[in-house]
Amino acid sequence: MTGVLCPGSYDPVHNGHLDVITRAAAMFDEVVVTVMVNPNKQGMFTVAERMELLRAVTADLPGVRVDSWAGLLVDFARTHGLVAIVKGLRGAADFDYELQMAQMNRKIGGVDTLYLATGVGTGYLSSSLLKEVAAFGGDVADLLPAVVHERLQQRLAERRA
Ligand code: COD
Repeated sequence: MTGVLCPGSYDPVHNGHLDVITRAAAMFDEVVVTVMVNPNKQGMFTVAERMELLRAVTADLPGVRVDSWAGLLVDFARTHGLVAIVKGLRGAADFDYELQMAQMNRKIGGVDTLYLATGVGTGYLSSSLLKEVAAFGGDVADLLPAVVHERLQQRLAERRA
C-alpha cells in the first residue's frame, strides 16, 4: 500500500487544492491531507474548522483522510509510513521556495516531494487571495467548493458584525 501526504495550511481549501488532492487520490492507495499547524500564524479558520471542511469536500474520494500536525512534515511522513509529499505547483513564483523545501525535506528526512502541475484554470487561486477578494465583496463562489464558500461568507459576516 503506497501512501502519500498532501500538506498545507488549507485556510480554507479551494478548488486548486481539491484538484491536486483528487489527482493524487487517483494515483496512490492512501492520501493523507495534512493541515500543518503554524503557531505563529493566526488563520481565518481554526485547524479543526479547516479539517472539517476538508473532510466534507473529500468525503467521496477513496483512500483520502484528513489529519493535522504541529511539527516537521518529514516527522509526520515517517510516523505514518508515507512514502512521499505531493504538492501542487502554480508557476515560477512557487518554484524556488518549493525546491528549497523539497531539498530540505530530502536532507533531513529522506522524504521525496512530487509536484503536480496546477489544474487547468486553477493556477491563479490561493487561499489568501480568495479571502481578500471575498472580504471586499468580490464573487468567488465558483472558485471554492459550495460548503467552503458558505462558511467563508459566514465568517466574513461574523467579523463585520
Ligand atoms: N493549484 C495547485 N496547487 C495549489 C494551489 C493551486 N491554485 N494553491 C495551493 N496549492 C498547493 C500548494 O502548492 C501547496 O502544495 C498546497 O497546495 C497547500 O497550499 P497552502 O497555501 O494551503 O499551504 P502552504 O503553502 O501554506 O503550506 C506550506 C507548508 C505548511 C506545507 C509548509 O510551510 C510546511 O511544510 N510546514 C511544516 C513545517 C516544516 O516541516 N517545515 C520545514 C519545511 S522544509
